[in-house]
Amino acid sequence: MSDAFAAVDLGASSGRVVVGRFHDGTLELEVVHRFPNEPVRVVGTLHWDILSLYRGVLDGLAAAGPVRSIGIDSWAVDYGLIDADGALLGNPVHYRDARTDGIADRVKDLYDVCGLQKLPFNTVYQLIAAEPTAQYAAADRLLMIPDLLAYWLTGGIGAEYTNASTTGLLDVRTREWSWPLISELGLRARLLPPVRHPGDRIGLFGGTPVIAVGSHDTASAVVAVPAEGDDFAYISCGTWSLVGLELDAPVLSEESRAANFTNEGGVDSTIRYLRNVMGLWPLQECLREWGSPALPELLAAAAAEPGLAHVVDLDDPVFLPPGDMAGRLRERAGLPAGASHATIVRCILDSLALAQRRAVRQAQELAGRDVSVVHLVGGGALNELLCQLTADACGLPVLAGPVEATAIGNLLVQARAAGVVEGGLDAMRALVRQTQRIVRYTPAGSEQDWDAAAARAGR
Ligand code: LFR
Repeated sequence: MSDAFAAVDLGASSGRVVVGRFHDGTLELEVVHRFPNEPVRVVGTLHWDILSLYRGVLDGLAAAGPVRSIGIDSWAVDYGLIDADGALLGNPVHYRDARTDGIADRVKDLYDVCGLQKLPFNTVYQLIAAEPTAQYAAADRLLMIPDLLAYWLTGGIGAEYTNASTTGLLDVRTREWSWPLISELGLRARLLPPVRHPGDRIGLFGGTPVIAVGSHDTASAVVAVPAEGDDFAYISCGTWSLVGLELDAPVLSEESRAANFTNEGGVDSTIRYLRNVMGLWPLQECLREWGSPALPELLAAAAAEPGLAHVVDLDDPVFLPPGDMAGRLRERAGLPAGASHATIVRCILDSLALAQRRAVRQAQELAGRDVSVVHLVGGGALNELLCQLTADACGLPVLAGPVEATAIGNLLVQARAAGVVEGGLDAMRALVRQTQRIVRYTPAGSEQDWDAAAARAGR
């Protein structure tokens, strides 16, 4: 058990518990439990099945055996409300639910306070949608998903900073809740628990410390980007592609607001300056609709299709909700009803590479920093066609991996809190470089072809 830690990492379609063992400069990972995350629609509203996720966490921690500590991360923005007895008031609502439709346009622009990109599902808009409900009236505290699970494990209450930074209610300059904004929006201050930081101890689960990590999965993933120096862009590529730079201070210019770039809080007081790109979600939805065909064959067929023949603007919010994804793609790309799966997959991956290119370029312009490499981490690093297309589109080398960046970032922050790993982000990244598989993709093809495709996608 000596230097073993358990990372709980919840993604949009599955959760996993990963044990990381640190020994003499090595890091060995073992996924000890995987469980599905299947949202449930109840009387029209899309919910997370939070008790089933908690069951998965408990089973995973049992399978992990003795560890020095536990850390939890998940997707951002979603929360549960608890009453004054600590009981959960209803199942957390999924950020892809339609309850926030139109709300962001009715609320004043918050960029100057929170520095966040305007996404329809930011916590602040979800809360405004929930405000008229009896459930909201009965609520005592709001707990973000990892904070809720940590509360169930330990009884400790708090709001981990990196995830709190995605709510829209945190002041990007002070890194504390913005009480003036919260009161101006008519929200109750009491709902928001004290902010805690990665490395803080939350409490004990059966004698094992639960440690706050970068509980926003993207914050943990960025910790494990195996970069040297600071002239790199990253793409944390899974259900979403989070594309941007790591900065010391937020960029709050009018150009940045107009480009919808976000300044999310990172581990060690960094700023994750990035934009959400639609990521692998359209592909995942198509695969679901098509009855989960074998992906390697489909990707090989997509690779053989002509490149950039059909592109869409994947950042269009029309692609956000679940359901009939292939139909929406065909309509936007002008493809016939009979278009093959391979054609649709190629359209998705070309369009994703194009959207990633746009975000990499804009981030550099808006932040005034040039990059020489793009690090692509997360599940998308397994998709060779996507990695090559991204290198081609950006005109930059892509270093792909690690695939399990989020779990690794979670483990590194715990190991540092325990004194097993020393130093800052540079030292943690050096350990990732030394221990994880990273594949290099060299850019090929013509920049003009990508420029022309960008124009056709309407961006
Ligand atoms: C990625 C992610 C993104 C966030 C989205 C919704 O898993 O956390 O960073 O914008 O999910 O929470």
